[in-house]
Amino acid sequence: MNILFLNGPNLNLLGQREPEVYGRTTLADIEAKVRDRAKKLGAEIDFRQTNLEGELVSWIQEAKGHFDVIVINAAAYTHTSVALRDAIAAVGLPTIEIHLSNVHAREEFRHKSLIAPVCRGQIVGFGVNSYVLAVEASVNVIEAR
Ligand code: CA2
Repeated sequence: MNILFLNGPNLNLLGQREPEVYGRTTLADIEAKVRDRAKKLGAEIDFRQTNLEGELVSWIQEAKGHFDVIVINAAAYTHTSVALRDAIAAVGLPTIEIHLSNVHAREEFRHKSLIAPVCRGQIVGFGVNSYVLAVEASVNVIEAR
């Protein structure tokens, strides 16, 4: 079981800026929690972050044949990127959309996800645990194939 975790713009700042909004946990801390859960469930993890939309698109395209599931926190690109949506649809790998915050309880522009219609499901609003739950959901998706 190979799971690709993708993180979009500004998530590299987690734990370093705006702790009142996004908490004090860093992306490295999150990766450690994800790896811990994945190890217990017998899954391999690749965990990446980029601020570049095109890099996310390339990583999604290249995932075919190497990964069973993609988990993506596309951050702000969630709400803007037709390119990401097209890449997810084109590749056809089961993709799980995740967010730390409950985007539906925030500004209206965060209520719309352009990638949601081409994803298997969403996990939002559980903070760091959204990532850990995504490991569980991924294993579930793989085992149900
Ligand atoms: O809740 C989430 O996981 C989001 O994907 C986070 C994005 C936001 O644009 C989405 O609407 C919801 C923002 C990530 C930016 O992270 C920062 C971390 C520290 C300081 C500033 C930004």
